[in-house]
Amino acid sequence: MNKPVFNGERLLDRLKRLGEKGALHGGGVCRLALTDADKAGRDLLVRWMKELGLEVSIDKIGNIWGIREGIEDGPPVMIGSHIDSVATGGLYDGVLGVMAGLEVVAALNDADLRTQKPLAVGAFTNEEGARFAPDMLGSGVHQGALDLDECLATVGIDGTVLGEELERIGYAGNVSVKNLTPAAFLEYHVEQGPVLEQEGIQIGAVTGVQGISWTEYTVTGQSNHAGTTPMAMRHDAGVVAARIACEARAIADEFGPPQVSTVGTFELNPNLVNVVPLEAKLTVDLRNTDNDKLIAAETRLAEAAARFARDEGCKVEARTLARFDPVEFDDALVSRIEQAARDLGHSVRRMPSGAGHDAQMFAPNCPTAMVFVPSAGGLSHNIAEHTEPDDLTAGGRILLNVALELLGE
Ligand code: HGY
Ligand code: MN
Ligand code: MN
Repeated sequence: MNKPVFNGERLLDRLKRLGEKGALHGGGVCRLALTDADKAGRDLLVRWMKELGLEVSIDKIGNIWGIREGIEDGPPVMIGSHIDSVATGGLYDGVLGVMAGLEVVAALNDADLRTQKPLAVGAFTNEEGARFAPDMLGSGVHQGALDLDECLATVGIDGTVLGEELERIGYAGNVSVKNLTPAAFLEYHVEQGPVLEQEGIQIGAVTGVQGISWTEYTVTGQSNHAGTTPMAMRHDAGVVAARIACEARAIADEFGPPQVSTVGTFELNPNLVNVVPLEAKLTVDLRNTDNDKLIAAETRLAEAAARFARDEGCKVEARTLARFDPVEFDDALVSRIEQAARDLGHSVRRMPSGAGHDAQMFAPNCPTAMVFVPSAGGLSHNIAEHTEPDDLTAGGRILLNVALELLGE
């Protein structure tokens, strides 16, 4: 029996070919969840899974996974991530973890190696949450953290209904959710931040994921004439929204790292140059590794929003789009990743993840951990997202070696 070898060339080829689905002119991808581009990526993934001899399953929220049988039956070791993207995504976010999972299968096939445990490779629906909130939706339903029917009824930013889009693209599967707890879960992902590159370290052994809080604020004022309305008579929804956005930034500045805040969407209605805005909608993304601090940030922002609205004679409503507590990964599995990196001669450090990941939904239910590789310039959710081929292969080799230990080769 020869030892399985992770083939970096084959990985790069799959990344390139999947990146053609939803490709943007000038680079990057737009493969928003359950769009035709996502369907095209899903179709290619299922084809590859079948070519690799995997038994493909699709569940009721559209998660896809392929199983490679082991000598034993029982829970598989699972390697998973996502292939949906944000609207200005890169080639690696999510896709790397799924394609590397396929490469682990291909390496096992080439070596004609039957592992003790089965191996599953998973691609989870709507990890990004950019079209349908929250993020990590498919893996959350798969692991019972989110409710299937509520998620199927979710209305997207474009007014579509998630369950209808799932039917439309032909991925409303019939496999029940909450019925597969893996023996262990591994996710391989680009860091999407600057830490590894700035420290000149090649591998991240990820210790957990920070808490995530998404809130949509809707401010209602009174539309009026921009020229004739005295300032004292205005109920300007736009000004209240702008003050909420500035408060979100002030919270991050005053709390200091690792607190972050982002106002990613900001809409005015009627959005005309000479009309005092009637309505304003904005979203605020707050994150912190410390849940108490995250709650303090949320509370301060909510109080400030109410004050700003009151001062302007406006109404403000808040809607929670996502709320996930910080998650710790399995320490023993993190150590395996560290050791596998050292055994291959790579520099490695433990670190939390700033981004949310499907892995965080598995962490409460089975030993779970992640492998990171550096992101050039710390860029992600940006069409210029890039990771060096040597780093992509290095992380893949670590994934393979840790998976082999867990599979009981
Ligand atoms: O929002 C996130 O952190 C992830 O990209 N869904
Ligand atoms: Mn991702
Ligand atoms: Mn992402």
